[in-house]
Amino acid sequence: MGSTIFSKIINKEIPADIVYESNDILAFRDINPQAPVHILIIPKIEIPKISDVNSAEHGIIISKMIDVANELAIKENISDDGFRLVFNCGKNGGQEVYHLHLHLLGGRQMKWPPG
Ligand code: DGP
Repeated sequence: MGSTIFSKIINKEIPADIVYESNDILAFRDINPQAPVHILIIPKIEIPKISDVNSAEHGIIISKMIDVANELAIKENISDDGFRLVFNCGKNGGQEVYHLHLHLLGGRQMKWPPG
């Protein structure tokens, strides 16, 4: 089972710097960090992208992902100064991996508008 590189990380078939794991959520450091702290928070169930979120069960997963992001922001000491949470969605959103993931970025001043 599993169609993306993130499924292989979930199944421990390829290594990742895992910073959080529960029965339904995994978080690990991005291989190509865009900030001093750059962590990806993913559900273990396969949801390709945020626009596929369409049920109460999915809503619970999204809520848990945000809880994990907030916990990790505290642990990584980026909560007080602030951070950014991002879901890239589809081609124009810049999504490369079609397994839902929440980017937690922090440790530097973010710019707006994003590129
Ligand atoms: P996105 O563009 O939103 O789909 O972001 C995908 C992110 O996943 C990108 O920032 C790089 C990261 N990534 C891709 N492959 C791997 C991998 O094998 N390991 C880790 N740790 N991160 C990966």
